[in-house]
Amino acid sequence: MKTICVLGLGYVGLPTAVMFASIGHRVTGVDTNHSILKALNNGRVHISEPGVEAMVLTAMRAGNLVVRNAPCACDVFILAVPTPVTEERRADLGDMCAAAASVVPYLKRGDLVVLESTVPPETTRSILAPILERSGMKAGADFYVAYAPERVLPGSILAELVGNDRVIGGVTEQSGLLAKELYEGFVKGRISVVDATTAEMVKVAENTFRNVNVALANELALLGEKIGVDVWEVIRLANKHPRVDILNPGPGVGGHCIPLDPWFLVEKAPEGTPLIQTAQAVNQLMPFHVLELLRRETAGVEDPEVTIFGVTYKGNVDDVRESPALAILRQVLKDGFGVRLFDPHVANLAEFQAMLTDFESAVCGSHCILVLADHKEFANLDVSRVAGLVKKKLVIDTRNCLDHAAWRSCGFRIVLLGKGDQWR
Ligand code: SAJ
Repeated sequence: MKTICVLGLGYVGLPTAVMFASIGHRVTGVDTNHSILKALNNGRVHISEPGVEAMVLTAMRAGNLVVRNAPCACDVFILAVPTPVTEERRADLGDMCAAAASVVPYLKRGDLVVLESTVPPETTRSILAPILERSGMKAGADFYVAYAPERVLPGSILAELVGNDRVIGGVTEQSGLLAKELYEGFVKGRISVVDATTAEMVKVAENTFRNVNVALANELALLGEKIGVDVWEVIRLANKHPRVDILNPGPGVGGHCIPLDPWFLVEKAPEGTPLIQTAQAVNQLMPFHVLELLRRETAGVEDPEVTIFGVTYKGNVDDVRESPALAILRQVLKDGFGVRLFDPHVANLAEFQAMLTDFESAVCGSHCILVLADHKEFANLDVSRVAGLVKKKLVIDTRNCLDHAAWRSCGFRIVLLGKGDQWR
């Protein structure tokens, strides 16, 4: 059993903390957000991730998890804090540096410090380790430092924390092996041990691969509309090739990872990353393209009303960070549309709260239903309940997630992102 301090109780830190607590370690969860700590101490969890709340309650009742706003002396310190991107598209490592500095007073010989946050390659060795060496000790010799990135999908985080293979990198081989031994306590996937910089590069490469792949799908979608094919059919059939796996087009790339992490590689070599920068430009084009579709399909309509299905960055999550749907929503409002939102996964939406409503209310009087997130609930909506409520029977589906036959049977015209007029 070890004492473990997890700094940052977000989508990655909190599940990681409860996972270590569940196997008998004594875990101290640290976060600077007092409302998060208050909620946790009242048995409520601020992230909607299946299974986490139950594990938090069990761990707290067992005394294996306490939460507080500052670290304490422990054997292991895990940093899982946000690493956003600045306006200049450079990694903002402020939270990581602050978390590392807060650990220094408690660091003792033989301790292990693990960074989980996604960072530009060379961060662990050139920024984190020197901060920790303010303790007067040598990283990799007197104490150990490793990089252990997450690769978990929101909605399945706990299962993936256990089942997925993992890469871990140390500032020394011993550091990496010690971190591997720690994570083997719950990771059933294969853990590969490399150096810290290689592990950092692996993580950013994974998310950059997804970003570039989605950009290809988006570019194929724009081509599909232009040359009159259904890109979804094209991708479905192309992926039957045993070595082809093209992802899906959409209204843009959101979330706090996939659109941001590629900038960590651009930062290292602005002149040497033309493909990554072009992919970012293609993905950033998609919200504007969706707006063009909406304006084209509602041209000439007096006082247009649009209903947005899904404001989150993708389907079946409650997260709106970097959501392209919000960018589209803001522009649609500027264009003078009336807007109502239907998103069964979102309860609070700050300045747009008043627009959030239920299915029927959201489509009542609508000139266009614009689908921007592929929530599972949208696949089998009872169209007959709303067919008579809309002013115009029009759907623009940017996720290909509605039952188009059901909507067409109630008289709706479906405009599908990436599908040109095949019989023009
Ligand atoms: N997207 C498409 N088409 C696709 C796939 C994704 O347009 O075919 C869009 C989504 O709509 C979304 C964005 O890309 O806007 C990113 O979605 P994603 O599913 O590719 O990835 P995320 O953002 O959910 O990435 C998460 C991250 N982990 C956490 O947030 C805890 C990331 O670090 C993980 O590597 C990733 O899951 C994963 O899949 O493992």
